[in-house]
Amino acid sequence: DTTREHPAWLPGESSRHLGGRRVYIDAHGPLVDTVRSEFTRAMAAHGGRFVDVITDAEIVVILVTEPMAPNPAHADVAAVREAAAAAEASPLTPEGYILARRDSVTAIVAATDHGALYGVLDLMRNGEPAPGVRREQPAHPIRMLDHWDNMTVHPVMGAVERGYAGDSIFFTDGEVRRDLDRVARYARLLAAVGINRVAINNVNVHRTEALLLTDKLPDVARVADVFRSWGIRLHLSVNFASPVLLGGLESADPLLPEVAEWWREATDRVYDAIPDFGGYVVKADSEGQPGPFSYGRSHAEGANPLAAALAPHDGIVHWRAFVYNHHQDWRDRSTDRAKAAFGHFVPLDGQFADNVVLQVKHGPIDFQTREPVSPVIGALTHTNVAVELQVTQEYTGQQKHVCYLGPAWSEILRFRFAGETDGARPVADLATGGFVAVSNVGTDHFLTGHPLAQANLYAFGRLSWEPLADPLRILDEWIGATFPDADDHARAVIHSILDSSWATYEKYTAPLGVGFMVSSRDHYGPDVDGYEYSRWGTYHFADRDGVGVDRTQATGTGFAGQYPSPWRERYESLAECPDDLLLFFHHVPYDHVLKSGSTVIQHIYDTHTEGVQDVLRSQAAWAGLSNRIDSATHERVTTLLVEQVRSAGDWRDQIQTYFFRKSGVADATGRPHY
Ligand code: BDP
Repeated sequence: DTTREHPAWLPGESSRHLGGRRVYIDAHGPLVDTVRSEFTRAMAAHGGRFVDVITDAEIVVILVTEPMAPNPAHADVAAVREAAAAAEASPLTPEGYILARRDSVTAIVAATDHGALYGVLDLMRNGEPAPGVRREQPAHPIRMLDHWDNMTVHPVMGAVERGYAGDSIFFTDGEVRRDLDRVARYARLLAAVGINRVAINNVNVHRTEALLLTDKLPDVARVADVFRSWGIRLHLSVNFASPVLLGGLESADPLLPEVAEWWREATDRVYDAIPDFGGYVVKADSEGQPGPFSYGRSHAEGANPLAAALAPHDGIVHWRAFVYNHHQDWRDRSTDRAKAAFGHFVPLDGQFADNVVLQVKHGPIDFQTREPVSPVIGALTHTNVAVELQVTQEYTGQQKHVCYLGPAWSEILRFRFAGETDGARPVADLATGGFVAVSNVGTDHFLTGHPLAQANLYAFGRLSWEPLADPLRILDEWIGATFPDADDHARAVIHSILDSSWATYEKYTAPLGVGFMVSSRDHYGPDVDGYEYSRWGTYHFADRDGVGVDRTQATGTGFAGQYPSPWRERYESLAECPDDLLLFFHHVPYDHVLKSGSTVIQHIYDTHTEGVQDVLRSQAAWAGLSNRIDSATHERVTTLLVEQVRSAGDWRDQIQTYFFRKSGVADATGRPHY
C-alpha cells in the first residue's frame, strides 16, 4: 500500500504481538475500545480470540481501581496477581501501567483506560515482556508536539514552516483535509511513544490559520475526534491580535475588559465543539507576531486573560519565551540575542496564572546544533516551564542528513544548573510544564522525508515519557520496532550510522558552539558570513586574529552571568569553559589551546575532515544493507546519503578555506589549502 507511510514503527508485523492469542479484557472506557480494535485487527491477521474466563487467557488487560476491588478470579493467574500487588503497593498514575509476565501469561494492569492503551502499545512496540514485573509511567503529564503547518502554501515558508517531509497532513488549499486517514495513523504512532497533545498549526498564525479558532471550528473538531481515540488532546496556535483580527474590536489590549470577554466567549465556543480541547499556543512579540508590548503590557498581562478563559475547561496556555529583537543593529556590540528571553521573563516569575506554561527553547538562541542550556529554565521557580526541542531538523541537516538527536536532547535533559553536587536536579525535573517539540512529519511517503529521521520523532516521545532514559537504548528500541525483520547485522549497522550522527554533523558544520554560519534564507548549507552583518543577532565575529562571541561578564555581553554557580564561573573562565561551547562564550585567538590539546584552528581543520570521513563510512555501511532491508527504504536513504556526502564536503571546504584565509595559519597536517 503505497499511500501508507513507511517503514514506521508499529508496522503491520507488530500486530503479531497481539494476534494469535487468547485475550481477556476486563476494562472499560473509550480508549479500551481502541485497545479492543487493535486486538481485533491483529486477530484478523494472525488468529486468536477474546475469552470470557481469565484463566483461559494468554494476554490479560485489566483495570484496577482505587481502593482496589480485585475480582477474586484475578488471583488465580500469577501474572495478574503480581501486577495487581505491585499496583497496590504503589498506586499507578493515570497514564501508568504495569506489565507482568509469568508462565505463558502477559498481564497489563492500569488504573485508567489511558494507561491500558499505553500498556498494549508497549506490547506492540516491544513484544512480549521478559518474565517479571515492569512498571511504566510518564515523568510528566504534558508530552506535546507542535506542528508548524500552514493552511495555504506560504510564499517563503511553504506548506509547513521548516518542514522537510512534504505538505501538511492536516491542511490543504486553505482547508482542513477531508481525508484524515494519515492523521489517524500518525496519532497511533504518537500514542505508541506516549505523546498526548498536539498543536496542529504554525506558531506564526497568519490570517487564514487565525480562523481555525472561529469559523473553521467544525473542521478542527474532526481532527480532534481522530486524536481523541488515541488519548491525544488537540491544541491550536492563536494570534494574540485575534480580538481585532476576528472579533472586530479596535484593540487587543489584554487589560481591556472587552478583550478578556472576547477570549472567554471564543474559548467557550471552542469547548462546545471540542470538549477535551487542550489549549492555546502563543508566539507573541516575536519575529513580527503581535503581542502585549504593542499596548505597553507585560507578557504575564498578555497571557493571563487567555489563561482565565481556558481555566474553567482545564485548558492550558503555552506561552513561548522566544522573544527577542530581530531588528538589532549589528554594529552595537552591547546587545546579545542570547540574553533576551531571560531579560523578558525572569522578572515576571510568579506573575503567570497557574495554567500558563512558559515554553522555553532548549538553548538561549535558536535550536542550534550545540548551545548551552537556556538559563531561563533554571531561573524560573514560580512558573510552569516546558522545554521546547526541535524534532524537525531545521539546523541539523533538514532531513537530508542523518542526525539522530536523542543524545543531544539527553545532554540537555541531564544538565544540572547546580553542577554535579548531590541532589542537584536535572533539567528533566525542572520541566514542570512538560516537554514540547516541533514535529517533523508531512505527506511524504516516509512520513519524515529521511526514513531515519523517524528515529527522532520516536526518541522525542520516549524521552518526554522517560527523560533520563538512555538515548542509545531508545535508538535500539526504535530499530527493533521499525525493522522487525532485520537481522542482527543490519540492526547493528543502522545503529552505528545513527548513534554518533549528531556528533558527526557537529564536526563538519559550525565549530565549537559558535552556531549559525548557515545560509540565511533556508538555513541549509554553509554560508559562514550569512548572518554576520544582519539584524538577527547571531554572529561569530571571526577576524584575522580570532573567532567567537565574548559573552563573559568581564569583557563581553555578560550572558554568562545569567547562570547560577558553578556554571557562571565555568562559562566565564577561558580555562574551564567546555571546549564544545568555547566559541559560544569566548572570543579567542586561533592558536588558543583547547582542553583536547589541539589549537582552535587545527581543531577546525581536523574535525571538518573527520566529519566528512564519518559520513563516507556511513554511506559504505549503508550500501552493505542493500538486500537486508526493504528496497524502498534502502533506496531513499542511499539517495539522501549522496546529498549528505556532497553537502558535508561543501561545509568542510568552505569552513576550512574561510578560516585559512582569515587566519593565514596553515593546516599542521599539510592538507592543501584553497
Ligand atoms: C526559528 C525558525 C522560524 C520559526 C521560529 C520560531 O527559523 O521559522 O518561526 O524559529 O520558533 O528557528 O518561532
